[in-house]
Amino acid sequence: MLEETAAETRTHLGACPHDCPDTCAMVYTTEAGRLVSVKGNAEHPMTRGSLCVKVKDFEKHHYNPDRLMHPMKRVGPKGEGKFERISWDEALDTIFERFAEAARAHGPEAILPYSYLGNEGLVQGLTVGDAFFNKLGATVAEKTFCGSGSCTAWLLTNGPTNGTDPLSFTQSKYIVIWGCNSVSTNLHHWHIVKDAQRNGAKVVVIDPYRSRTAKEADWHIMPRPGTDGALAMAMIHVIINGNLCDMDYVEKYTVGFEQLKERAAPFTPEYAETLCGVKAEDIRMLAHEYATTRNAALRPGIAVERSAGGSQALRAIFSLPALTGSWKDPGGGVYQMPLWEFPVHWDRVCRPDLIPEGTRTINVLKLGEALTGEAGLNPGVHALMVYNCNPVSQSTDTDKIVRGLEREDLFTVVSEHFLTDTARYADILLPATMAAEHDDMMFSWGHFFFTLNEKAIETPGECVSNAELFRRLAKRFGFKEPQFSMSEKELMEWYIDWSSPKMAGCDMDYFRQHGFWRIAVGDPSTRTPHAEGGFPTPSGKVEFYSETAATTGNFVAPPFRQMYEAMQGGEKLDPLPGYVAPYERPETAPDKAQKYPLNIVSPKSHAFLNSQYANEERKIAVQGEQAILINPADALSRGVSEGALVRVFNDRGQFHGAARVTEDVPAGLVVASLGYWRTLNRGGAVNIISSSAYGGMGHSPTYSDNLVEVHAVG
Ligand SMILES: Nc1nc2c(c(=O)[nH]1)N[C@H]1C(S)=C(S)[C@@H](COP(=O)(O)OP(=O)(O)OC[C@H]3O[C@@H](n4cnc5c(=O)[nH]c(N)nc54)[C@H](O)[C@@H]3O)O[C@H]1N2
Ligand SMILES: Nc1nc2c(c(=O)[nH]1)N[C@H]1C(S)=C(S)[C@@H](COP(=O)(O)OP(=O)(O)OC[C@H]3O[C@@H](n4cnc5c(=O)[nH]c(N)nc54)[C@H](O)[C@@H]3O)O[C@H]1N2
Ligand code: SF4
Ligand SMILES: [Mo]
Repeated sequence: MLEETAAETRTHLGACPHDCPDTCAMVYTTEAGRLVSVKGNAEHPMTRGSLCVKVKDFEKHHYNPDRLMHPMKRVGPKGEGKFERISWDEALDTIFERFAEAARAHGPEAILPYSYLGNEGLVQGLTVGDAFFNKLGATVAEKTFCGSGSCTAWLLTNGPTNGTDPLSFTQSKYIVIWGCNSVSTNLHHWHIVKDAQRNGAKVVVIDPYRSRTAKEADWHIMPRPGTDGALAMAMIHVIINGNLCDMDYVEKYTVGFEQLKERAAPFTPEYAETLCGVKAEDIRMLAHEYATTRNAALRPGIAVERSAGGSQALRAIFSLPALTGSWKDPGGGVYQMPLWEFPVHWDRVCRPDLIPEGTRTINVLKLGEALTGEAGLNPGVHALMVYNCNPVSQSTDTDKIVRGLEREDLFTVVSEHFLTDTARYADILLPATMAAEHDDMMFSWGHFFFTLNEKAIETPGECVSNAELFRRLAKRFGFKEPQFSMSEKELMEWYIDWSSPKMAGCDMDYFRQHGFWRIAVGDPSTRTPHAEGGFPTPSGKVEFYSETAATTGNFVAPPFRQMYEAMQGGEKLDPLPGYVAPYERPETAPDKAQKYPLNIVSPKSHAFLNSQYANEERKIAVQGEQAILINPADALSRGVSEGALVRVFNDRGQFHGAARVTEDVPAGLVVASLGYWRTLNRGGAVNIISSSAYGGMGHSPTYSDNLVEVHAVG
């Protein structure tokens, strides 16, 4: 029990659990054991006391009456959503028996764990079930929904370094936000960008449509989706041919300049314009301004990777600051995903040593193929456990996933907060805690702070944290490894590498007092991690030309893949950055475009966090119903009027939304934001039309590389 007397007001230090680069530090206030408010921690340099629209009334989320409170078993047909309460013992016994049955009949690889970042914590997050499922000998899930393509591109170019501190953007004078909708997805960095803008920085946003962030930029550049490679290669062309390189930096700290120059030679701005649709004169101006303004910073978002050529584009983008020497400037360089800097014992968290040799992997983007038998797997998947994830909403080709989940012979366990689109297909449904109900420690992929999350209120009903779920499962399965009986507090202490100089001066007491710790990576106002090279690549330099790409080939970086040794030896990659055409564009797939002439992008919704909150009235009121943004010319030629219900479709399926006719999108593109639940929407949800094809590297998704057609309904 928490020490608490009736009517007492108390505060606890919290951390936002969401898959969001901001990882806000929070303060929970409780009264008589009830969570009454959740505020941003004013002491935290990124959070600065404010939370986003999604989380600012987080306590209401905890008390949503629709929450799952008890274990349940399915009593109606799969998908209907009829369940009956059972005890935890019955739930655990059923899981044990059905997993054992699948393993006996087909081998343990017939069991597939399926999880992502519904919770991002070090203890409760991405890797929470890995040790258990590795011990079980289950198939290993390769979890590459997000960031894996950019991570592979980053590692090939710069190695496992963090790049620029988001707080250093106060120093920036030229900021290029590339495929990132910071106002919605990285709000606490956007505040810093705005400060810099007020201090004279020019803010450029590169996005195929006028996003909220593009609307606030000084300059919005609109490439066609998936064609960033052409734009970036043309910038390289202009910088090299215009003698705008910092040749001292290039000579000392890079490899492959001559090859890059040759690769960029054909990418004149005029040629790039034909590929990406950005005017040649704009490309020239962008390259010129970027190269000649000191303290020029790049902020590529996750969205850039979501096409056939996205990762190659990112390698070109990541090459830019080494050409211009902007790594020498505080507030220069690239703000990427600082997760590499966190001193975490990932081997303890994931336990790759427990994976039986030769165990296969299945990628989370290929769930439909895996479940329907289309992938021709042997053994097939006979038992599935979904936690921290909502694939029917978030994965690809999702009608196929539904067909797979409807299989009578498939045993499905789902651990959830709500009866999501995926949870409806569970045979056994387990109730999970929310952030104020468990302990956790957050690392971040958007800044350099570890943040403690303290349990503030008792768990409601029979909810359990993810860590407790796997403790119970491990006990039922008779697993004896000590970590299966460690508490959350013990686990977080064991996972952090306290011997790292980045933790010097910090201990758990410090966390309990302050709530967060900035790992020692230097002062953000002066920090220039690569002013003098020091890139952790094989050559120690920025690798425009990557021998690793040419010889080792494609790989998926940890922790998206836990089998470190299996990172080696994918298909060979181009040693240089370049332009790779999208799979689905009218120019590259003319036959398909005859039937489906429009590209679609499906960015994050402002008021939802992936599919979370899309079942809550307060957030739907902010976000509005599913809208399909369409250019007036495309609307006119289809007889679609403002507000009309439209059907968006391709060979994979269809979903519905209300047409919003707007110049914010160019002709040939439609935009449908992500997260709506198919069961709550007027028909389907956007990922029904999404291809499961991998992008160019790191098995990234291709959510921005799909063709569709739009028709008015009725
Ligand atoms: N409000 C909110 N915030 C979130 C999330 C959320 O669901 N809601 N999700 C979190 C997660 S998991 C992630 S990964 C991050 C993602 O953060 P972002 O990377 O910002 O994600 P998106 O909103 O998907 O895409 C950003 C912008 O990229 C554009 N875009 C799409 N395709 C391309 C392309 O090919 N090239 C270029 N240049 N631009 C393109 C889109 O139009 C969009 O405006 O956000 C996190 N924060
Ligand atoms: N079309 C399109 N699709 C996309 C993207 C896109 O931009 N466009 N973005 C992709 C990206 S970047 C990402 S990261 C993925 C995200 O995909 P998911 O990680 O599947 O996203 P969420 O919708 O947040 O689903 C997480 C689920 O976990 C549950 N959950 C939260 N906390 C806990 C917990 O502590 N325990 C348990 N058991 N459950 C919990 C939530 O209720 C929620 O239903 O989506 C990808 N899908
Ligand atoms: S979702 Fe992101 S911005 Fe919102 S409170 Fe959480 S970490 Fe902060
Ligand atoms: Mo993501």
